[in-house]
Order: sequence, then C-alpha cells, then structure tokens
Amino acid sequence: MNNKEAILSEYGLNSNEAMLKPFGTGHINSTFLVTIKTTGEQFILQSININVFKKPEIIAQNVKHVADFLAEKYPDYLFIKAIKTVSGEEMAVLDGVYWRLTQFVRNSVSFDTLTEPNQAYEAALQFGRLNKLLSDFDASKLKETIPGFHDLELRYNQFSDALDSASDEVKKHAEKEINTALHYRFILDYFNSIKNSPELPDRAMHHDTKISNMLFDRDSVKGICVIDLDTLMAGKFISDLGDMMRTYLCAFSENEADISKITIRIEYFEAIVKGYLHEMGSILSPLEKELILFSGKYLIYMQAIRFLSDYLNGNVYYPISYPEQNLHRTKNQFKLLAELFDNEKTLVGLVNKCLNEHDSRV
Ligand code: ADP
Ligand code: GN1
Ligand code: MG
Repeated sequence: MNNKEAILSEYGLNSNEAMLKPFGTGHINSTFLVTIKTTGEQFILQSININVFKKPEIIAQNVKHVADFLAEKYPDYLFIKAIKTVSGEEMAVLDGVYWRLTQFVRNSVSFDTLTEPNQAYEAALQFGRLNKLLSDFDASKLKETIPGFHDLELRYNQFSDALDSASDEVKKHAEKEINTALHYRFILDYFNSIKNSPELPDRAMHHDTKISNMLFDRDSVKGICVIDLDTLMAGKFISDLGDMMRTYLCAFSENEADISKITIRIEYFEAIVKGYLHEMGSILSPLEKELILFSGKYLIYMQAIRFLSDYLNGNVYYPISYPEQNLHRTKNQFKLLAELFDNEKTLVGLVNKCLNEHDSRV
C-alpha cells in the first residue's frame, strides 16, 4: 500500500506509529489489521472492491441506517459500524479507492470450517439474532449494493451468457458441471414460483453468512458478532439460512478439491436449524418454515453456478490460486447439493423435530 500515510491521516492516525498487516481470507475486499505501536490500539482497515461494489457509498449509507436503528432500539447489541473520518465521513476516498475503518474485535477468531456443532448453533443464533432485531426495520430503506445479488434467475442468466461466450475448449473441460447446472434448473423454477409470495417477504438480510463472516470468542465457542456487512440489504430469509448450510455442514470448505471429502454432517444441520429458529422461529411465516431445507438447496445451487460462470468467464470475480480452482469449487458445491438431496428424508425429519421443539417452547 503506497498511500498508507494519507489514508491513516484521514482517521487522525499517525502512520509512523501504525503497523499494517494483511488479514483474513475474504474473497472480495482487501483487509488489514492496523496496530498502533504506542498504545496497542487495533483497527480493521479495508479497501472496498469497486469492481464488485460499483457504488461503495451505498454500503456506507445502508450500514449507517442499520447502525442508527440498532443503537436506538438495542443499544447493547454489538454492531460493527464504520469509524468516521476526521471530517465526519463514513468512508475515506483517496484516488478513487474507498477505505473503511472499524473497530477490531479483540480476542476474536473467524473460521473457514467448523469443528463442533455448537459453533454452528452459535453462528446461526448470531445471524438469526441480526435478522430478528431487524425484523421491524423498514428494509426498503436499504439500497441494493450489488443489483440482483441473490436473484437466482439473474445468476442463471449470467451462467447462460457465460456459456454462450466461453470457448469450446473451456466448455469441454466443464461439460459435466454445465450439465449438472442445467439438471438442477428446477431449483430456479421453484424459486420463481414462490419469490413473489407475500408469505416470503423482503427482510433486511446479511446475504453473506458464510462462516468466515462470524467472529467467535477465542476462548469459548460463543459467537461475538457478525461482520462483513457489505451486502446488508433487502432480500429473502433463505439467503441467510442457506449460506449457513453451505458453509457449516461440511468439514471442508468450498476450496477442497478432493470431492470425496464433501459430505454433510447431520448434527450440524440440526444445530443450524435450532439456532436459527431460536431467534427467528416466531417471526417466520408458515411458507418460510416450509422453505428451511430449500434455503440450502437454493443457496448452494446459486453459489455453484456463480463459481461455474466465473470459470467460464476466465476467472474474473473470485480470486484463484490455480487455473482450475473455480471449476473445482463448482464440483465441490454440486457434491454438497447432491448430499442435501441424498439425505432429504433425514433432513426433513430434523426440520420437523426442530419446529416441534420450537413450538412447544413458545
Ligand atoms: P471480505 O468481504 O473480503 O470477506 P471481511 O469483512 O469478511 O472481508 O473481512 C475479512 C476477514 O477479516 C474476516 O473473515 C475476519 O477474519 C477479519 N475481520 C474483519 N473484520 C473484523 C473485525 N472487526 N474484527 C476482527 N476481525 C475482523
Ligand atoms: C464472497 O466476501 P466474502 O469472501 O465473504 C461473495 C459471496 C460468496 C462467497 C463465496 C460480495 O464472500 O457472495 O458467497 O464469496 N461476496 C460477494 O465464498 O460476492
Ligand atoms: Mg468476508
């Protein structure tokens, strides 16, 4: 980073006293841990990826709206809002790059995979709590930070476009995954049949509940807070619950290339549903409750076709460390999806058990 001094001075920080270190495993933004040598204070500094977020000021406005709402109604809730620049702005803009500073949550850790069902319960509880606290927030106040972000039809059309423009050689390589994507189109058809139902309302959703976007306490399995609020906007609850299934059910992450390792852990499924219902069980509509298992299918299918489209497009969106990585990620996600279908009966049984337990508690 060549303008460290200018960026830090926007926040009244002295660059001679600050140490910056790249941090985390996120795909989208560039994240640094800032440590002030003299005081030991720590911050998270991020530059927003403007290829992905064309209007970063929308992120800043959305986060501010929600932060103001939560601070007034739930002042004890830990919500990681932006620290203002010395001139009072939510972000610092330098040479067209948008920077955001937030508090660093001490004694926290984030994971790419989970090792205990209790962690899945905690994470689902935390993301569910955010959904619940925002259930009476007017989600229409939030603008889209990425238009059509979780619109499965748009994602499918983007996949079709990628297919049209890919070379024969690339298509040959991905032939099996392309056919799998076409095979599962019924997930899109089903989504389209329900998406406008009044029983599937737009709510303020996080839209990126993957496990690395949850901070846990280092010394216990307790969840501390959610992070990565760039996609906090109006959407369907299936986005948030589905991404939990996508990233907590398997012991290996989306980057695991040995597909034989991609299996689901039933006890983690139960933990997710229990944790989420603990917060959202009394808020979800009957239709939403029927869609609990569908949420995983919807989200995993969408992620698979997003990775596949990126592979067909020449890997322009997701960072890769080797050429075939997005194809391997696609195979990984399709295996995960197949696992949901193969275990359908057990999973439906667990959903019903969790719903009954929830109903008998309230
Ligand atoms: P990306 O959009 O690239 O995924 P994130 O906002 O998720 O960026 O940040 C990347 C990583 O940085 C997180 O997975 C987490 O490990 C760490 N991180 C981000 N914000 C904080 C914070 N406020 N406190 C502690 N760690 C954080
Ligand atoms: C990206 O920013 P990060 O790494 O938490 C992506 C998500 C995908 C995820 C797949 C803005 O999330 O939608 O599900 O990668 N975020 C954006 O790992 O595209
Ligand atoms: Mg992230």
